[in-house]
Amino acid sequence: MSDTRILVIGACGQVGTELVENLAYMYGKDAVIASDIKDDPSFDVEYIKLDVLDREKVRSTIVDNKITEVYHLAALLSATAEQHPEFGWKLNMEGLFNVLDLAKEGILKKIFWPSSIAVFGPTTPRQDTPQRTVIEPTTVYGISKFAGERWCEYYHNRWGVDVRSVRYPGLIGYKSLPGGGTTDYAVDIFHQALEKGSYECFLSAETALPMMYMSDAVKATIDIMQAPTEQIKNRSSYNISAMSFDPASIGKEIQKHIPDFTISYAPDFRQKIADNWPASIDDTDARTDWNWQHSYDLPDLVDDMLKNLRTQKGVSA
Ligand code: AKB
Repeated sequence: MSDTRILVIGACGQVGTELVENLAYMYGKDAVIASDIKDDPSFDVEYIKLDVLDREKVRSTIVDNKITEVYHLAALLSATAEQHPEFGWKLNMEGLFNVLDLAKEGILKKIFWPSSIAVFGPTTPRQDTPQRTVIEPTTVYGISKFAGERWCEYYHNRWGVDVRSVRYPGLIGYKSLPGGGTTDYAVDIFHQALEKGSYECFLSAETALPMMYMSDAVKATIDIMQAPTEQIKNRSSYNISAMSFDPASIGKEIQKHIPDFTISYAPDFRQKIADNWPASIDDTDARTDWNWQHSYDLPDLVDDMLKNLRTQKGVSA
């Protein structure tokens, strides 16, 4: 039996909900604890109410439960952080330090912390954005993720902290709703398509962004954590990619299943954020170093999302 004991921080978010399920399946329910700031979420594993900014409680939770690995997902995403810049910076940075410092002390063995395509900015090449390139983020979220990447590498180089990270693209899943991101339209569109038959998009028709199905994102997260140490050659954060599409293309794909579906466009402040992000990502390093591979492309994703959401909402095809 493995002696791995896992704490997922920010477990109620879009990634956390599915990640906890997968980790519980792989390591056993008793090996996984979910935590977040919510009062009573329903998880199949033990749940602890925990604010990642409460440094002492983070420490005691990890020590008391003999946690060996933390998946630290708590963050304010791009759109929300623009509305609350000071809190976005505080949560995204202090939360990370609270976890990194425990690994530095030798209390924790391994950390997963996600970065994002938001680290890139207007001076970055937009197509096939390379792993190493100009990085000048223009949002609080992007700045915090880029700073976090540098700190992860620093903690690894200076104190040997085993921290692993990927730059998530926009993530799409049916098990929970996203909160506060610029790529959230690509989840919302499915709910509105099934509930109303129409969707008003807050990005323009031709705004292409890198995207990924949630099961692939969870797979990347677990794969990088399970990879042998010598395969992890990058201790800041790896580009990972699956597909790239714009609102018009996903709208067309949905119309193949719901012919009467209509999409209209009313770009808001999130358009400016999206305009400064890559359209597509080069993830050769992740594929070479730890064999990253995605499974879902756009048609598979749309098919699976609609199938599952129809069942969830009790809507017939
Ligand atoms: C967001 O839109 O803020 C996130 C991200 C790309 O990190 N989904």
